[in-house]
Amino acid sequence: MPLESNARIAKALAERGYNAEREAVTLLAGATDPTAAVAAAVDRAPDDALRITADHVREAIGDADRSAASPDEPGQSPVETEGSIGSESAATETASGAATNDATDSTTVDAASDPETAANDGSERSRDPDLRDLEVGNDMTGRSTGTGEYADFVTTFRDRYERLSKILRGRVNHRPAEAIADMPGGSDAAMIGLVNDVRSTKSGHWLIELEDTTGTFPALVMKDKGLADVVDEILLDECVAVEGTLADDAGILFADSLHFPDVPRTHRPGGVDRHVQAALISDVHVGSDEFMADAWHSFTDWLHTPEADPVEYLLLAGDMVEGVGVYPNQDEELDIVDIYEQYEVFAEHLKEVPADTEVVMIPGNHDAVRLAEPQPGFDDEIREILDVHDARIVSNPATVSVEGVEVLMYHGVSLDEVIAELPEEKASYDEPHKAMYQLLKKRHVAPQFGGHTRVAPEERDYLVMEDVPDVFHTGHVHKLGWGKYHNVLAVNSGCWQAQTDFQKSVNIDPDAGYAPILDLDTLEMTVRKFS
Ligand code: D5M
Ligand code: FE
Ligand code: ZN
Repeated sequence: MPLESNARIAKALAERGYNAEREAVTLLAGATDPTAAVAAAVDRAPDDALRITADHVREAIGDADRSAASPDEPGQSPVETEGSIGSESAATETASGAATNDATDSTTVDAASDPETAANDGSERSRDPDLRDLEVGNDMTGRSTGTGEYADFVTTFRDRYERLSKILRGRVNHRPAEAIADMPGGSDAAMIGLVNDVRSTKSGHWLIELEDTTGTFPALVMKDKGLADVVDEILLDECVAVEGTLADDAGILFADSLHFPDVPRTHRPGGVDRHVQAALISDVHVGSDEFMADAWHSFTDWLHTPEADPVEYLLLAGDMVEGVGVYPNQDEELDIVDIYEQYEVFAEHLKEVPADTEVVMIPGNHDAVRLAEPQPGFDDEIREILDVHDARIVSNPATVSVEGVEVLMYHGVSLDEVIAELPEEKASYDEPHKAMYQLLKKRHVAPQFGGHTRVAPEERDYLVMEDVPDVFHTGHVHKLGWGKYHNVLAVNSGCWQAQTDFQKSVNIDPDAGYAPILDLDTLEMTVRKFS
């Protein structure tokens, strides 16, 4: 019983203006009279303190009470789900997204052998902020240079071409479009370019137009070349390489092979040498009628249990709030109509998370920042509202290095597009991680321009994945799914919002109330269900 009320204690302290250390909350929950203990702890804390520490609580409740407060009675564990299709629990309890993971793709931890379960003797905590190391790279907040002029788009695409063609240059002996046009007919040639156009011809071949900094050149992929599968994956504006033979009149390149920048199979992910975990979540949607407050409270309650002791990081991939005016008729499903109030309430919910948790967040398409990507982190007004946990508020996308594990966080709007454009087996809402594999292959989080995903012109294309991440974390499609692509763990993290009327009308069945928990030492995943 006491542990179940941890999140409520954290909330009670939050209402009095305090953020609380996890251990402090546990001690208070174990006090004979938690309500009195909370009052005493608040009394004890210095006026200028923002945080209630375990020491404040110890002073407040005294030695006698402290012994009663040992957190050795684990609260009820949430159901653990597994991504492996063969496992019994997967068949009965997983979200559909997780259940469809290939056995080889998914990695799970068996609760019985969970190292921290055994390690929790109830008193000493393994959480040591000094061991933590969190660095943010590629945050474009405050660095936006675009004025929206045509010239800015040219600069963005030049940068995209420069950095992605570099990855392909070692693999093909490419020539600029201009030079290829001057080569004798019949020569072998290769070109690297951004895809301007893909069309199927009357006779069932494909015509692909590529553009580089010198011009454009057409390539013809004949239907008998066995490349249909590759052509299926091509998106407009992405960077590819084509190798082949020039036609006799040198006007077109007959393609023999096509290459994406891709992630090398030799990629070796980093890992930490202590047992520490990160919860990867997104799409909280506070302010929506459908926000699942109970599931959220169970999650934050669980974060206060010994089992969650290793969870020292919380990564939030966007859509913190429901926002206003995001979709037509959205106001009919709003519980809170004021955007600032939505963030106030979200901040209250965030305070239930143990104070000594490192929190990183990026915005999504429901958040109060520009819609075009890259989206800068929140402005000062919202940062002030979210001033709990010293959360790092960074741009969408952003890369965070968590004790050396490189995590690429991206909200995921382009996933809708990848799913719409590609055949079902390559990308679908039921297997969102496969759509993520496509983005990894393209080394770009939102390749296609001018469609559903809005892209802002900047002097640099912040959406290019220059470095290969160890973990790719997205949300947005409200489906849970994870798997490994060339050793990169792709996780799409579900949501905390039950099905909306719109989603019902288009048959989106969200995976709501799940928290994927990532082991930073092994890069294995456990999914916990809180709904
Ligand atoms: O979107 C959650 C998912 O639902 C994402 O795949 C887009 C889709 N969605 C939700 N509402 C709409 C409307 N009105 N039009 C088109 N697509 C929609 P999120 O943006 O996280 O709510
Ligand atoms: Fe969302
Ligand atoms: Zn979204």
